[in-house]
Amino acid sequence: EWEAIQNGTGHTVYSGTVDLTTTQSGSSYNLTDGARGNHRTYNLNRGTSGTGTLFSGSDDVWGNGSPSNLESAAADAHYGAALTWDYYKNVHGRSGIRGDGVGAYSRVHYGNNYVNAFWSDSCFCMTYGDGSGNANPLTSIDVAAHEMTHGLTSNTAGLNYSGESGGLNEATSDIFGSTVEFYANNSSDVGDYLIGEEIDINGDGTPLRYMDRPSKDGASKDSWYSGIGNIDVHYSSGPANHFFYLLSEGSGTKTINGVTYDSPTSDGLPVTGIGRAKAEKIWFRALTTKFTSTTNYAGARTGTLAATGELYGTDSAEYKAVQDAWAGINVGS
Ligand code: ASN
Ligand code: ZN
Ligand code: CA
Repeated sequence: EWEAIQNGTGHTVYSGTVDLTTTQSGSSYNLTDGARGNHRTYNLNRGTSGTGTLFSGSDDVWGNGSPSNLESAAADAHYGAALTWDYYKNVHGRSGIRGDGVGAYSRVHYGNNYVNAFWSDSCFCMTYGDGSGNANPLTSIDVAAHEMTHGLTSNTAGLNYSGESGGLNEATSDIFGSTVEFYANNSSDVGDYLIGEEIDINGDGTPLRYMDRPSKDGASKDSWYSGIGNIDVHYSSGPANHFFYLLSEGSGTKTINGVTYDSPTSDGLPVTGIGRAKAEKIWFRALTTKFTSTTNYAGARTGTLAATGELYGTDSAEYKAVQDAWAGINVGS
């Protein structure tokens, strides 16, 4: 049977109507992205095991925007994976999670009312629940990029998922979850320094996490302290998320895409941001060439400074900003 790469249309839950790269196989279409390592999107149909069935159909239009149509969340997941692929390829020159041009796969509709999403190294795949009442699938751009980035971290620094390295692992997923969302430039799901603002995980419309002031979620920490390695990695990520916000945008108040941020520093000294485009280069270079499985906050400071020195020089404004941003979350001085 002959196959061809096609340009399909997705009517997503969170990102409006988007282009999807699909495959035509004879007279049917399926969610295989032949332009991105054959990344595929599968339907678990509320089951919790196996691969499920590859989304396929007689036309190349996917979903209707409502979560009750099982193709809608599939369109989000397929789109999020494509964006994340394109981001790593076009911004960082990396082809796929392992850098080998091979795609992963996504499974949507995991379980019933399942309020989470996760990456698994063993299947080299991402899995998404449908959320409370199966009405809020966890398939927004930032969540998709967050989960896919866990795969990237596993295949580069390998940051252990506990202690301070676990917090840095989680922060890496939030950082690139945010940068991919900005990269998408989608008018329905605009870029921000919030994580999970689309999926209503708290039931009151508030995001899951805030990078400008992580403590706004009631559990994450704004700054490093001795012992932060003992808390949940989704909370010990806070200082590193905060570091990335400070380095990108600077301390104080700022409105971006309609969201107002107010980012404090632990030392009370101001930080001048260098812009997200430079900050993401620094974090990626540190992640892929400096961090190891046991990197802690002090090591992340050293690693990002080394990366910054290589990219911009040690006498640069960028180098000073990295120093200031770490000082702003109580790491080094
Ligand atoms: N969604 C969570 C995460 O990516 C799942 C987990 O806790 N492993 O961190
Ligand atoms: Zn995570
Ligand atoms: Ca977001």
